[in-house]
Amino acid sequence: MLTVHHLRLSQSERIVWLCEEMGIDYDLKLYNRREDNNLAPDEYKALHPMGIAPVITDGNFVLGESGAIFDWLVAQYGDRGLFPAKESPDFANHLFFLHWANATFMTNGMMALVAGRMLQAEIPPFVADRMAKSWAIIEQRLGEAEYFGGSQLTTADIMMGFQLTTSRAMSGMGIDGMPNLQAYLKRIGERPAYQQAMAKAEPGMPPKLD
Ligand SMILES: N[C@@H](CCC(=O)N[C@@H](CS)C(=O)NCC(=O)O)C(=O)O
Repeated sequence: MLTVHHLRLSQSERIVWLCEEMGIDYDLKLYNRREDNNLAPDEYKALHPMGIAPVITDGNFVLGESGAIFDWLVAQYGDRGLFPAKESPDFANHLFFLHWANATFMTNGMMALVAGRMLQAEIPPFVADRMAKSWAIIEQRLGEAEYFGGSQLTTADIMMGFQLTTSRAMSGMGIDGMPNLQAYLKRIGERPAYQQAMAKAEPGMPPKLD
């Protein structure tokens, strides 16, 4: 049986949400972060040589890294309407946001987190510039289309979701000046699969959608 190992308040919530949108049968195992350093506990670190979330297992099979897990799940179970065909006008935008989410948007967020909150240093201007551009791109895209990958929810939305929601719950970042993002998060919050995923992944914590 496929097992999704979810480290609380982490990017592995993406995998729970993806499984719920795809309607896959899976076991979910929850792990709390360590109290002393907020990292994954030893039990989680033992799952995969990299020791970070997400990880999935199935018998002796182990796979880490959000993008690899997305690709693996789509290859095993089919895209279930979450991946536009290459003929679709949404194909390129879907690919852009699917990959940009982790490769650029998340990376910039991490650099800002390390500088600002961990080192209590000034965020380097090039990081601040990338972050400002990133949030502007998000607001613009959601003014053009209902979802990042076009008129329907795609894997791009699921890859983007953590940084727009749970990550903001931790950073305290507001989105008052972003009406398109606010409307989008309301749509996401109305999805039964998202509600189900978050109730399982973060029991007792309302999703951060405002
Ligand atoms: N690019 C990786 C990033 C994984 C990552 O940084 N995970 C963080 C949680 S958001 C983690 O496991 N932190 C706990 C630790 O490092 O022990 C992915 O998407 O899989």
